[in-house]
Amino acid sequence: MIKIHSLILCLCFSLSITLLTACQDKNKADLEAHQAYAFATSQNAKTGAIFLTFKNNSDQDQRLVSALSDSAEITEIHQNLIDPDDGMMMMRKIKSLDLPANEKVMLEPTGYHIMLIKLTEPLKKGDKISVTLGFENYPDITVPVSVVAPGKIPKFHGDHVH
Ligand SMILES: [Cu+2]
Repeated sequence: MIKIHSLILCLCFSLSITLLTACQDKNKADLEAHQAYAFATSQNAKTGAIFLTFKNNSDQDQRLVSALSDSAEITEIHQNLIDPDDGMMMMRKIKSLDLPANEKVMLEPTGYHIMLIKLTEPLKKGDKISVTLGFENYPDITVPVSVVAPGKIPKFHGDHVH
């Protein structure tokens, strides 16, 4: 009885692994950008920031070199860092962001972000905006961006915010 049971369990397990692998391979682009979000802004805010996750599934390094969004006049790649002089958090514009082969790179509030400057209108919770990302050696990727409550890093299920 135990033997049969473990055999079935084993079969189920192998089957699900096979399905999972097949599914992943079919949908896997060399470079993926997803789970993008931005924090809602105040009524008169002129800037906002987009965070997202890159997955480089290939053996080739990639590089993010530009970003464009209808939601802002200017879109830049930024890095947050601590000012060595006063210990304050500051940010600076960077020319590009390396996306090493077979690695995941997360843009998050403590690190990199896509900066939206001169917002065309304030970002409201529940809004969907979008950003088009440009790379050195890869076609552009346009990603939907969920606007979420300020300061709260959202939980994603696939590309949907929970
Ligand atoms: Cu910034």
